[in-house]
Parts: sequence; C-alpha cells; structure tokens
Amino acid sequence: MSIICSSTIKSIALKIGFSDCGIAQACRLSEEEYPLDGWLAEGYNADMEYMMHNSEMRRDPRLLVEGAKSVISLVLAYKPDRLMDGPFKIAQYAYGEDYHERMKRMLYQLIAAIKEQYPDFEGRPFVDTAPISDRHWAMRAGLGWIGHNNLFIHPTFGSFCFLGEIVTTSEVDHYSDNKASNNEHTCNDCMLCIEACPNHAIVELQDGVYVINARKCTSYNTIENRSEQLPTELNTRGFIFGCDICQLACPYNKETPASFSLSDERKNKLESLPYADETLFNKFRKHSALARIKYWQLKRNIGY
Ligand code: B12
Ligand code: SF4
Ligand code: SF4
Repeated sequence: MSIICSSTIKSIALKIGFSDCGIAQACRLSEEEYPLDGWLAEGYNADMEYMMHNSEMRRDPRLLVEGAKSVISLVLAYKPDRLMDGPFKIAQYAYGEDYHERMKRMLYQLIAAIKEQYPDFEGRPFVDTAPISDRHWAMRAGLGWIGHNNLFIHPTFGSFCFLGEIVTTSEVDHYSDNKASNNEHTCNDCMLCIEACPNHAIVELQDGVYVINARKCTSYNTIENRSEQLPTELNTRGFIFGCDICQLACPYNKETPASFSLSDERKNKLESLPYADETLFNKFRKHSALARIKYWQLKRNIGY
C-alpha cells in the first residue's frame, strides 16, 4: 500500500472547502487524555445512553476500522457574520445547513480526490456518526487544543468549528505534532467560560480536568433531553436550541473571522421559527441541525 503525502491531502482538503486538516497516527486514547470512564461514572452523560456503549471503540479507532493506521482530522469553521435578533436564540452551529450532511458530502469528496492520486487508498468518513472522539483527534492532529469549556479551539477559527475524520488504513509520510502536548497552544486558564455558564455545568472531574455535566447544560436539555419538562432550575438565557454562552465568553473566539454569511431570508426564518406551526417547523428542520428535535420539544423549550 502506498504511503500518502500529508501536504497533498491537506491542500486537497483546503481546496474542497475545509478550514484546516491534519493527520495523526491511529492509537488508543488513554483515560488520562480522554477521561470517558470518569465522566460516565459521574452520570454526566445524563440520558445519552449511546455514550455508554462501545467506549473502548470510542478510545481506539483501530477497533472501528480494522487495520487503521491514520486519522485525517478535518475542521470546518461556521461562525456567522451576524447573529439572529429577538428574544429567542438558536445556537450558531444550527444557523446553516445540517453540518452532518454538509461535512459528510465534503468528506466523501475528499476520499474520492485522494483516491484519484492514490488508487489503493481506503478511508471511512465520520462526523458524529460513530463512536470516535472528534476533539481528541483534532488535537492530536496538531490543529489546536481542547479548552476548559470542553471545546476544540483552533488558533485561527476559535471553537466555532465542526470536526470530522477519515480513518484510513494508509500510512502518511509525516504525522502532525500534537502542539497542545508541549504547551505551544493551550487554553489560557482564564476560567471565563466556567464563570459565564449560567448553569454551572462545567465541572472539575479531577485536578485541572473540566468536563460538561450534561444534566445541567442547556445544550443537552434543549436538544437531547426527551422529558416533557425541562429542569425547573435550568437557566437558558433565551436559548431554545443549543447554547453558545461558554463559547462567546472565550477570548479565543473574539477576533475570529466569520465563515458563514447569514442571508436576510435565513435570518428571518430563524427569527420566526419560535412562532411557526408544526408544518412550517417540519419543513424548516429538514436539512437543518434542528432535525434533532421534534415540534413538541421546540414548544417545551420556548415554554408554551
Ligand atoms: C456528547 C456530545 C455532547 C453532549 C456532551 C458534551 C460534552 N462536552 O461531553 C452535549 C449535548 C451537552 C453537547 C453539547 C455541545 N456540543 Co457536542 N458533542 C458530543 C459528542 C457526540 C461526544 C463528546 C464526548 O465524547 N464527551 C465525553 C467527554 C468525557 O469527553 P470530552 O467532552 O471530549 O471531554 C474531555 C476533554 O475535553 C478532556 N480535556 C479537557 N481539557 C483537556 C486538556 C488536555 C491537554 C487534554 C489532553 C484533554 C483535555 O477532558 C474531558 C473529559 O473527558 C461530540 C462528537 C464526537 N463524536 O466527538 C459532539 C461535539 C463535541 N459537539 C459539538 C458541539 C458544536 C456542541 C455545542 C457547541 C452545540 C451547541 N452550541 O449547543 C455544545 C457545547 C457544549 C460544551 N461546552 O461542550 C462539536 C464540537 C466542535 C468543537 N469545536 O469542539 C462536536 C465535536 C461535534 C462535531 N462533530 O463537530 N455535545
Ligand atoms: S453550553 Fe451553555 S449551559 Fe452548556 S456548559 Fe456551555 S454555557 Fe453552560
Ligand atoms: S474561556 Fe478561558 S478557560 Fe475557558 S476555554 Fe477559553 S481560554 Fe480556556
């Protein structure tokens, strides 16, 4: 099998429209690096039972793709050029087309383009579609670091970016350095994200290791929680789908460029969504990240 050139892959990825690309050697993530067991033991996954399954596979992509040698990590920035107005807020990641669809299309495009140069290349694309920890692979691929707000932060695009991977059985000529491991890039410990969270959902699991207690988090409750009522103590600050508060507080997101232009038409649609009837909402949620919730959850999140 041919050894593929990392800089060729990166330049194809950028041409396709990804914001950044790096490649890490496939290996097992230790509990120290990815304290999944500790997080699950505390029940911080709330009712996301899928996080309890395949945890060994989630740590080791070689169990996901037999013979995997490399993980190609892709970043797709999504910061919009303006925010929606009005009393209700939707997290910025849901402003545009459903990222699962968009990213998957781009990942397949990338695989096809690599195959043109290396016909024996075999790779499987992932974007929230299998047990693999996107953030850790982005960090290992030298693209940035994980902040106390638990998000992957890119030095240029901040944390407003989606992540995806191609796990491949091919080896590459050069693996990127994990810059976060030698402190070249790290979270600056300002704690602004922790202070900003209105629900105290960012908690210290062990000394200096912060995780999200999903039970308390607005993002979890407005998207993943299927109960009839939201917890009475939840302070959403107007977010009816997802939450961006701990990202907006982070200094690394202040000077980042916009990567998505929010048209007047789309902005109006987003602003009128809380008042939409079921038919209109169902029409909107197709090809949107809002497809994750049903109409009754929207109404519950709004409070009527
Ligand atoms: C489950 C999940 C959720 C849950 C739980 C969140 C959580 N942090 O665990 C809920 C529903 C709450 C959620 C919310 C959101 N999510 Co989410 N979510 C996921 C999912 C599916 C798995 C995450 C996971 O493995 N959690 C388990 C815990 C144990 O692991 P962890 O969160 O990675 O945390 C560890 C590391 O941060 C590490 N760590 C911390 N600091 C350091 C420092 C160093 C040096 C090291 C080595 C390690 C380290 O320790 C932590 C504890 O284990 C991923 C997709 C995927 N397959 O990876 C998307 C994902 C993380 N989500 C994403 C997004 C966009 C969001 C939201 C921003 C959406 C929104 N606006 O509402 C919020 C953000 C909330 C937040 N502050 O994290 C993106 C994040 C992109 C990015 N730039 O990081 C992902 C990667 C999806 C994607 N493909 O793009 N999410
Ligand atoms: S997404 Fe919102 S509720 Fe969840 S940890 Fe961040 S600020 Fe807190
Ligand atoms: S707000 Fe401060 S502590 Fe939180 S992730 Fe950003 S740099 Fe790190």
